[in-house]
Amino acid sequence: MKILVLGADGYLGWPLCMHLSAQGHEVAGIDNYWRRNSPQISNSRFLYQTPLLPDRCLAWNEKSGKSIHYFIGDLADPSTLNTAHNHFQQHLGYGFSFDSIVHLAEQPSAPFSVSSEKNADFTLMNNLRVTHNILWYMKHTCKDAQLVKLGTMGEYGTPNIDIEEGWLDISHKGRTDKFLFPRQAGSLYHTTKILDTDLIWYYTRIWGLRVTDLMQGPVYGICTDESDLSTPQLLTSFNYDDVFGTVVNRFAVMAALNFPLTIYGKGNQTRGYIHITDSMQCIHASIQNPAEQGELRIFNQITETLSVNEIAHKVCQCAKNLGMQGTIQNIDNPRIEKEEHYYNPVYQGLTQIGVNLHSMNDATLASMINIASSMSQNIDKSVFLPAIKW
Ligand code: USQ
Repeated sequence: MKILVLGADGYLGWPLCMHLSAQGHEVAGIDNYWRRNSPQISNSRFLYQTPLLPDRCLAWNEKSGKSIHYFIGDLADPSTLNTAHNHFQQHLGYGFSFDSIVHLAEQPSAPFSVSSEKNADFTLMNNLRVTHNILWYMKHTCKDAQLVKLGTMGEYGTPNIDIEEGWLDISHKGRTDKFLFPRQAGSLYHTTKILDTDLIWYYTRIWGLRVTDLMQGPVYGICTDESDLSTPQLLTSFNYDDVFGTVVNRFAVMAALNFPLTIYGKGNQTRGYIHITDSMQCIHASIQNPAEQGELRIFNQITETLSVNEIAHKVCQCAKNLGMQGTIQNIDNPRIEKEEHYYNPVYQGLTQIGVNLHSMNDATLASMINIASSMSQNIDKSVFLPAIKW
């Protein structure tokens, strides 16, 4: 298949480009380097530097013999997709169209989205405009293609009922209909994902698009099937700060430095987690088993549900096994979120299309801690404690 990955330079985008290329697909990627440049506008930190997209593609070509085509541009500009399309014609042939588009090109940080009015405005405008531009590009150039959109479990919030996979049958005054599962997000970033869903569902209804929305939980991990320490130039970018670092990744880096893991509040906040290799697998399976025309298919993309306390316990135990201290600290929660709540999402759809999910295990956590430990000279402890408050 010909697959376009939007946000191709990011934490998920780059390993996804390699994964799809390794599976024999023809992959093209677009990115504007916003995440790469984010340390200049937020207090974020990468564990190590990564090569620019052209150099990443070159390194992948040297390792695999396969090509990933790239274009650098801002997808919030309505002309970018057309310009990129003309550029990709050189490689994919005149008159080509994509079979699948994977949309990962959004500002993904909840703390960043609430850090100032300017950053809130950027998050809102960027995420909605990018999504809207993609939908119009599909209408004009590849209406039969499938859009695989990265949603988030955070769209649902933490309701006091089971979370279905995107849809809910509702009976009201003797009549029944199917609606999007109620959404109630905990940050502006998560709210933009809800607004995306509404935009996508509207255009799916009127244009008959095919869409899969992957409601993903926080992702963790460094190495993937295509990249490990033996090919450092292919590693994904990895944040451990309070703005772009997700909780498991942050805890692994803190543990490596014998810094007490920062549990926000009581630590009973429960989410659905997934390792980066499983995330790649889920996206690939969704591409290979597309939604029907006119269908907005929604999967809850998680492997298991865990509380922050359970994660901290697992990471501490691993750190202790490695001869490190493995301690925790409960700090004031910088976020407005429930610290005690019911959480029971359904997540069977992806396994039904053949995905084999893996739980968080000691070997994975130990490898993350060891990698962070080997790069301890790069780590800036000042970004461990949260600076952004809701
Ligand atoms: N947390 C701590 N200590 C920390 C960092 C986080 O206790 O040092 C807690 C948070 O309070 C929260 C949980 O860990 O209860 C998860 O936080 P997170 O920072 O790992 O994840 P979140 O901000 O929710 O966002 C991340 C990604 C986002 C994605 C989302 C999926 O940044 O792009 O959409 O995970 S979900 O959480 O299901 O909405």
